[in-house]
Amino acid sequence: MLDSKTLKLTQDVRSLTTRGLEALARAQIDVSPLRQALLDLEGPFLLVVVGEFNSGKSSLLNALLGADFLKEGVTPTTDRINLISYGPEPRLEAISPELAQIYLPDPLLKDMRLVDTPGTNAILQHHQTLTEGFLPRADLILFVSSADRPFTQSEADFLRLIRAWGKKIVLVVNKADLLSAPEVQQVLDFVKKGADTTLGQVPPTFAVSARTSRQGDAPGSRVPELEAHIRETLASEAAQLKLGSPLGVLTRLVAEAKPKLETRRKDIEEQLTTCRELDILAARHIERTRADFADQMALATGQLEAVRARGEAWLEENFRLSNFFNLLNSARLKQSFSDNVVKGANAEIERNVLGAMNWLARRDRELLEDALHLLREAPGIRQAISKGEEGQAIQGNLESALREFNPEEEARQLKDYVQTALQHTALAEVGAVGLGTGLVLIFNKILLDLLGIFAGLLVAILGLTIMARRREAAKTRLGERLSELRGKLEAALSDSLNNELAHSKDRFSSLYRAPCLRLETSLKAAEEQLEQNQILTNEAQELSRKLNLAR
Ligand SMILES: Nc1nc2c(ncn2[C@@H]2O[C@H](COP(=O)(O)OP(=O)(O)O)[C@@H](O)[C@H]2O)c(=O)[nH]1
Ligand SMILES: [Mg+2]
Repeated sequence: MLDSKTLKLTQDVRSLTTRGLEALARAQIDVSPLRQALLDLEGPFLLVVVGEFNSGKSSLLNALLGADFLKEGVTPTTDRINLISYGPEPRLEAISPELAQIYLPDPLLKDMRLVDTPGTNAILQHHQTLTEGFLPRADLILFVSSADRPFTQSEADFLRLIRAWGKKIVLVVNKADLLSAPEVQQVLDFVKKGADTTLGQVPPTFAVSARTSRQGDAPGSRVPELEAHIRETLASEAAQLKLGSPLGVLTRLVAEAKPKLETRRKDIEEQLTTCRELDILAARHIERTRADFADQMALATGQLEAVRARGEAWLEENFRLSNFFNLLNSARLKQSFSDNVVKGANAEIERNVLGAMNWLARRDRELLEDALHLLREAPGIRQAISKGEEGQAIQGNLESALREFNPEEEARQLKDYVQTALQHTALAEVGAVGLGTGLVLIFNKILLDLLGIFAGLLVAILGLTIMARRREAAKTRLGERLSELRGKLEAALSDSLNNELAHSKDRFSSLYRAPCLRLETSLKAAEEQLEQNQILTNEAQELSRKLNLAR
């Protein structure tokens, strides 16, 4: 029977099933039915008898076997799965409370194993569970309904479940002896119609009487017709059905995995939205901080503007001929410049710069607060965060960063940035002694520079116009020096700002980079699994088609 085509198909089924096992295990699906199906591929054909309790499953098996091997009764009598195989002597072997092996010397059993199940729709839920659990192993299902209550809703539900595993079904209406012939026909029509509605097709259907058969009237029981059908099916389709079994199980498990994987992908995508939102938040923070920093800078450099205005007035007032002899006292001049022009601008600037750094530090803290607010309050994000450990890791990181945030340490670090930046922008004296003191040195240098303009006058012929011209020159020089200073100060401050923003961005993104990378990886994995799932489904369908199994 195993021709080369069947052999090739067997190999294909086995390798597809093996791949399915791996893929489904990765998707965290319970693969035990598929593993069992792979094992059963080696074993004999399994004809599984199912149906509601009391429909006469055990009786029908007894009829088929021509002896009363199985317990029958009006209450649920079969309380475990009975696997009936060929053996020279009748023998019962209890494997577990749920499974028994029965060996019988019936030739029918040389070609297949019969399985009696406890039945469905009994009060005993574990009977239903046992039966449902065994379904995936079946190569062919004998679905037994009773003529006195044909095709109930629960039977329809159970048929649908069998179908979901991709099993081939033979429908049996038992207890035909309870009805007249026309009634039997009516019931058969009713059952076929029900099956058609439920399954979209009508399986081979038989009306029999197990009781009549056991009473010795085989032809009247119509059990032999059923048996003949089973034998024919076995003779013509055993290999296809056997190979179809793992394919059906695979298809069903893959279908089960799909929504799970889709939900997982959606969860990951939602969590990744959080990552993108945090990126956007950080970018916006940088943009706003940069814009608002201009105000901080203007506060500091505005002081220099005031110095210039005071300096011009001071030059105007002091550098006149009437005041010439006073000008000779450079100590007094220096004091006057410091009192009237500098007028504490150095300290003010230092304060402004420190203020700007504190402001920056506060902004850093606000970024953390805004991020946490986003995670806790934004509707979509709050749910996403609660869905996975990565989202929670992000929230945890942000929380501890906020807890550990030390504004003094932050501002101190920022001051260091300014210090270094000032050195780099050629305000070397400031770099060495600190901003306030450094500025005093710079202002003094500017004064010396201005005084140089008037230096020649002491020995020259004094003239009104000369004095006035030099005064204007001194004002211009003052303006130049101060705007030079302003440029350097601005450069140093914006250097510090850039440094800080880069540092802050780095530090902020480090709080979520790793979990977000893990999310990206999981997303890719989930997408690959979904793709793999689709491939498995397609290949299973293709193989079923080759096996001539409609699925
Ligand atoms: N009238 C009639 N009763 C039957 C027939 N087959 C089984 N029964 C009875 O239905 C009851 C349940 O039978 P059983 O085989 O234990 O059903 P199971 O629970 O499906 O295994 C028992 O009392 C049987 O005697 C039949 O063909 N005709
Ligand atoms: Mg039974």
